Amino acid sequence: SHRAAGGVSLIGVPTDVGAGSLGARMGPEALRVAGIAQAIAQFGLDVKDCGNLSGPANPGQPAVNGFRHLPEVVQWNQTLHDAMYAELSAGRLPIMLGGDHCLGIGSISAVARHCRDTGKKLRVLWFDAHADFNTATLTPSGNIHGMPVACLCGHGPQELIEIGGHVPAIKPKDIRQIGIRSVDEGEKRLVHDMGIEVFDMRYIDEMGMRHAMELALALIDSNTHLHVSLDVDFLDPTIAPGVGTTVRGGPTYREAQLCMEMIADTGRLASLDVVELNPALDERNRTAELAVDLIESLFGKSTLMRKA
Ligand code: 5AB
Ligand code: MN
Ligand code: MN
Ligand code: MN
Repeated sequence: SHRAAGGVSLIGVPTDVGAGSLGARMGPEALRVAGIAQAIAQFGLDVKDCGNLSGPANPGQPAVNGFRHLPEVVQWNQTLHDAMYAELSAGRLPIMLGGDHCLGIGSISAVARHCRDTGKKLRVLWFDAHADFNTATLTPSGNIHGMPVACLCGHGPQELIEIGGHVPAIKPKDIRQIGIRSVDEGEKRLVHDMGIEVFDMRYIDEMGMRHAMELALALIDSNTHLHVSLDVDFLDPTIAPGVGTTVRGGPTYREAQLCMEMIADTGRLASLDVVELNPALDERNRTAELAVDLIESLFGKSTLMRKA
C-alpha cells in the first residue's frame, strides 16, 4: 500500500522560523513521543530515525521587504532539501517531521528533483486549511509558512525558488489542495490565475470527501511519485487543537481517515511531510497522537482486503 520497500526515514526539522507563533520547533519530538517510528514499524518496514537537522535559531524579527526571517528560512530549507534528496536517492521513503510549513519548499523541491532524475510523474496532495500561495506583496503577515506553494510554482525569492536546482520546482498541474477554507484576498486571485485544483471545504461539504479524493487521486499510475504534505491545521480544531493557525470548519476524524485510506489504496505514497504541529498549544499531545493515527492509515492499517 506504499512505496516503502527500501525503508522509511524520519527527518526531524525542529524550527518555526517561517511561522507566526513559536512552538512548531517541538513538533518532531512530540511525534516521536506519540510513537511515529513504532507505528510505521508495525507494518514490517525498516524505520530509520535520522534524528534532527540543525539550523539557525528563530530571530523573532519583523518582516523585511515582505519576508520574515528569509535568510534563516533559506538555510533550513537547503539543509532539508539535501537530507530529503539523499534519502530518496537511497530508495527510501522520507518523512519530514516539521517544523512549520515553510519546510515544504525544501522537501518538495527535493522530491521534484528525484522525479526528474527517475522519470517519475509527480503528484502532490496538499492537505491544509490554507492555500499557502502568498507572495511578498500579497502576504498579510510576512510569514513564509504562508508562501511555500507559490515558491514551489516559481513565485518567490530567487534563493527559495531555486533550491532544487530547477525553476519552477513543480507545475500547478502537479498539485491538488484539499480542505482549504482560509485564503487571503490577493492570494485567492493568484491561486485562481495559476489554475491550482482546489477541493475546498465548500466542495467537500457539497460533494463529499470520497468524491474529492477520487478526483485528487485521478490519473495516478504505476509511474507516479505521490507526495503528501499534511499541515495538521487541515483537521478541524476540535480534534486537532495543537496548531498555530486554527480555522474552524475542517474535516472530521473519519473524513481525514478516509483521505489517508484512499491514498494507501493507490500504493503510490513515496514521501510525506507532517508540519505545523505546535506542542505548546496542544492538549496532552492529542494532536500528535492523531497525526500518528492518520499516518497508520496512510501506511495501510485499515486495509481489510487487498485488491487483486
Ligand atoms: B500554514 C496566512 N494566510 O499568509 C498568512 O499554516 C496564514 O502553513 C498562513 O498553512 C498559514 O499569514 C500558513 C494568514
Ligand atoms: Mn524513488
Ligand atoms: Mn500550510
Ligand atoms: Mn495551514
